[in-house]
Amino acid sequence: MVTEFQREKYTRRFRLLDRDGDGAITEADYESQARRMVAASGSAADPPKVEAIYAAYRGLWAVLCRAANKDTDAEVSQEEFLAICVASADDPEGGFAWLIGPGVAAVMTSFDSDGDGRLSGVEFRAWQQANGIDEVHAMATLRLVDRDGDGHVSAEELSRAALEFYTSADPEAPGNGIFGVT
Ligand SMILES: [Ca+2]
Ligand SMILES: [Ca+2]
Ligand SMILES: [Ca+2]
Repeated sequence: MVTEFQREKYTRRFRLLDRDGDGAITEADYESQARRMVAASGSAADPPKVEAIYAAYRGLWAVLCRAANKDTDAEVSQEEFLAICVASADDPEGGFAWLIGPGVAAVMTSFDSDGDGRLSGVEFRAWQQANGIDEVHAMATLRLVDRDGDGHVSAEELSRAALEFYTSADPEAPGNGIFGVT
């Protein structure tokens, strides 16, 4: 069972993923997301990286479509997205592994510019800005999800934050804000 608070988070996530606001998540939304990530990470002049970012977000779309799309069209409706989130939340430890692993990898591919396996303050802020989050909120979120306080968000810390976003019923959980603040 999920709480009303969790349901609100899934609904908010759906609206962010439905970039063009037509009421369904499609490959076009992920293409648009990849485009934003390329721009925000300053990767436009690096063709192999641009290709890697597009490949990562296309891969994420494929993962979501396979998991959530229950009919024969090529789109994930809000109803389908909420259903897969609610089903995944039944297993708080591993239920969202299908989404979080590839999602964190896509963020790292896009924003870990120096390739050290973690997001510096500058790299994290660039990702947050790509999601439409201002600098003040981005830095507040960084402090919350940087569990070891080294000023960087490791892939592990990002996975933990994403897991909290998708599974925690606690309104104070640090990961709640990673995709934007309501
Ligand atoms: Ca859409
Ligand atoms: Ca880095
Ligand atoms: Ca850290």
